[in-house]
Amino acid sequence: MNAHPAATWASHSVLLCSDIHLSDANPALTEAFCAWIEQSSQRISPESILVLGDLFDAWVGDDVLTAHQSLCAQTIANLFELQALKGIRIGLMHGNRDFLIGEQFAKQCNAQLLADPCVLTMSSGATIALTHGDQLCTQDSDYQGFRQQVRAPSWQHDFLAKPLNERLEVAHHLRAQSELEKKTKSMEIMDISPQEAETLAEQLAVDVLLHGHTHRPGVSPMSNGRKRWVLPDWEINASGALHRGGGLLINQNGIEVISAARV
Ligand code: LP5
Ligand code: MN
Repeated sequence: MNAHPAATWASHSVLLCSDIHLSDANPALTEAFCAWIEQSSQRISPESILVLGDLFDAWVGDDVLTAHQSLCAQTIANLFELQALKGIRIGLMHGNRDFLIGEQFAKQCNAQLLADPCVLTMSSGATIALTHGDQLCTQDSDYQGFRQQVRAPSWQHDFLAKPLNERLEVAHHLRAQSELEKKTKSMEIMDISPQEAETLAEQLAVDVLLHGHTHRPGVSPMSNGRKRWVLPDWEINASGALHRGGGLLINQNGIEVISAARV
């Protein structure tokens, strides 16, 4: 297992998803996600499955699996390990909720961590920049300040040294604070900066930029014939049925929406 996050990925068929926001508080969502991965991987047989961040609602350290006995984290580790045993390559990118996922959890999933951004090269020659997307929300200066602080290795080292209960409490507090602050921010501020997206696609010389985070799925044109694809988030409704979810398949035929309701 390579200990460095992969900055490039080559494949001929990739199933992508992000922003599932799994937690022990929402077992129906874990069940729906597992069903989607199992059924679509059986139907499509992708060579790779890539999760572009926010697989979990909040991740406070890889020891949740042992010390906290998180059924959700264990179920997901088993799910990916099983897919990997079938020969599917699994890649996990950090999101703004689960940037503390480490090598230990990746190993338990039989997955490789992905750098953000990561350039996906298809057998057809098509190139796709993959990113969670939060880095491109440059108008959200409060968030970017917060991000800079919590992504610093020394800050993470100190945070991970705290007792697990304390870390869970901080995460809980931060989630509440974030929800409060989001009410005061405009949709435009919380979206990707089109200029940043253009610059990244240009720098990486890709045909497509693909991200999650904004929960605004779809495809839109960029300059020079490039396209920007956005992954959907996942949500369970009050009766426990899947309300939103799914992902994208990229293969020799291009990019296709794989809805979670269809499988
Ligand atoms: O994810 P989403 O869409 O709800 O909101 C994001 C931004 N919010 C966040 C915060 C996360 O939700 C918090 C959960 C983190 C779990 C990990 C826990 C482990 C690490 C603990 C770190 C201390 O990412 C939101 C954006 C929005 O996307 C759209 O892009 O706007 O940004 C915010 O709301 C952040 C605020 O603007 C700034 C928060 C300042 C908090 C300062 C307290 C710092 C104290 C440090 C504690 C030790
Ligand atoms: Mn996010």
